Amino acid sequence: MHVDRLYHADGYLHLIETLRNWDISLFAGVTGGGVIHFTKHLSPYPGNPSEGSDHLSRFFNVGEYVAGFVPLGYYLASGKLAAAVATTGAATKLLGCGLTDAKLHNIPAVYIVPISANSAVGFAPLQDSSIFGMNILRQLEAECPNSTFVLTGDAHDTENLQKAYALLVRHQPVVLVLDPAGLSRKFLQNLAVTTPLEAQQMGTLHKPLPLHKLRNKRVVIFVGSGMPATAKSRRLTTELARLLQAPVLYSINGANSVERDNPFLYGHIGFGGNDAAQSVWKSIDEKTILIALGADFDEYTTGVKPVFCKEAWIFGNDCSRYGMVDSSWRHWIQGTCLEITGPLEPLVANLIDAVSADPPDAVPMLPAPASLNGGAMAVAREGFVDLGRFYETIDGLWRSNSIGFDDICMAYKDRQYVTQRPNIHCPFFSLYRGSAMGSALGLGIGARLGAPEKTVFVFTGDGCFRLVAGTLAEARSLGINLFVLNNSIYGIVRNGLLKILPEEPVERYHDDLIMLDYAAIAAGYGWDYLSVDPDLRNLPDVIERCYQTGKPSLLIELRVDPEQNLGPNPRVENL
Ligand SMILES: Cc1ncc(C[n+]2csc(CCOP(=O)(O)OP(=O)(O)O)c2C)c(N)n1
Repeated sequence: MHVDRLYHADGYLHLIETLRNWDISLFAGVTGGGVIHFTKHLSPYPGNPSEGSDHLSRFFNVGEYVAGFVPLGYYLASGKLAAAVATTGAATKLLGCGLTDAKLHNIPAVYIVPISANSAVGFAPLQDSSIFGMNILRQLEAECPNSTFVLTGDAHDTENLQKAYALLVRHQPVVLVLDPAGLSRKFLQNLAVTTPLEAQQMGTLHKPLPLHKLRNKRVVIFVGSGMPATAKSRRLTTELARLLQAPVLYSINGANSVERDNPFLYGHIGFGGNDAAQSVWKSIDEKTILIALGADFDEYTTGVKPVFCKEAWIFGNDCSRYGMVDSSWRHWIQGTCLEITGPLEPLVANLIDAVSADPPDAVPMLPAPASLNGGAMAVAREGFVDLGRFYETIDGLWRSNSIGFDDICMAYKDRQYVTQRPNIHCPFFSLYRGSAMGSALGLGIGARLGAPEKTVFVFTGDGCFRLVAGTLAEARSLGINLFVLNNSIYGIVRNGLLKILPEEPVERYHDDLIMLDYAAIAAGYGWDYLSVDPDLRNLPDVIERCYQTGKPSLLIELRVDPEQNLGPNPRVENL
């Protein structure tokens, strides 16, 4: 608490102190009429990210669409919470795209938006958020029914904030809706600060598992993003796979919870999936037991229909993951379904102990082949950067303490197809469930703000770039490395439509993009600029520059072939 400000304390300051108590000190967004009395209590963000880690609550000024993704990148890079802030009207809607992905990917984040004053309802207030205008509270409650809280400056706030914190602990985003009339009241005394609840440990660790059922059955291990991305999780997964001699398949983000030298890694399934993994997945049958660890069941991973197997053992860390219905994964499984809920690492350690003590005689599989893809990869035409070679080369150039984000472009499909196994130096994430083009820049900004010691890489398409380019100025001194895959087209759309609408003339695909001058754009926004040579000769130098500290952010252009299509896109079968 800043004692000198106590006498000016209002509900807004109370809220900021409460969030501070939850270790939230970074707020990203844009000010405006409805939030000026909130943002006035925040210190500006300093030019250099490493100066931002002090005792102050800071405001990072960046356009709302990008700001909505900042807390997500912040959390993925640091494990810490952050908030996004916007005023009424369009601002709230722009911020909401990040909120959607926070919900769909179970990433805890705080969204702070105001509503019009009650006294103005019916009197056409600017950016009318009331039921006569955009009716924003109902919109937010429709998307986040149990996690939207109106703060009115009265006694209920404490209870609501306690509930909000409990949801954050369970990896859910929360929306704090500011009622200006109540919160601007002075709080000269009893400035109660909400203290965090302890993280709830749910479920039981010692439930006996019916190990005998594995006898003479094939076991397939499936790792999702619910499995912690820790060294311990990775080691446990390897140990389990070795003991059971079972193939390990993983989702796009679940790949961060397995280790490259696990000999049983068969690859990614679904979008950008590897051939070896896809063939194991397709062969799951009534003689297979599926062991899912922090499962990701969704269209891009497992498809839009139930998985047919003898039995699925689904280990999860809570009952509120996106994809569950009525707190259960049951509807995803056509077969017997056993759900075990609790802290995942102790649960998997228990399973390992049980299997070691009483080996179940499951049907063993061979370790995976060196290459997890079958046929030859598509190559780029002369004069373009070949993305297959590019992803392979760059995979050998990552240094420790890096983090990467793939935008909603060919990269979020092709990278994992080419690299096959995760790289310990550079975990990659993509928010593929909301698939909001342009999400990756906000994630990269959040990652730099949350973990300034990490080197951040963002891969975006020239279409995605258009949604966020205006915010490059605010990111110029963050030292972000932004790869723009320039193919002058909505490439993933083109490649999909060639299969979905082969009869239609390509001009009906509406996928052309005007070529931009990225060197000039970078210069205009105060970024450095490099381009990767088609023969990749300068790639080591480019990466060397990426790791230099104290430099402006770097835009790296790759001229890529719109016809080079690498990873599979199973979604085309659903359209
Ligand atoms: C905001 C938004 N608009 C539209 C889409 C549909 N969409 C998904 S990917 C894509 C094209 C991406 O193009 P680009 O960024 O150029 O990357 P490329 O596919 O060429 O690698 C489109 C239009 C979306 N996911 N999000």
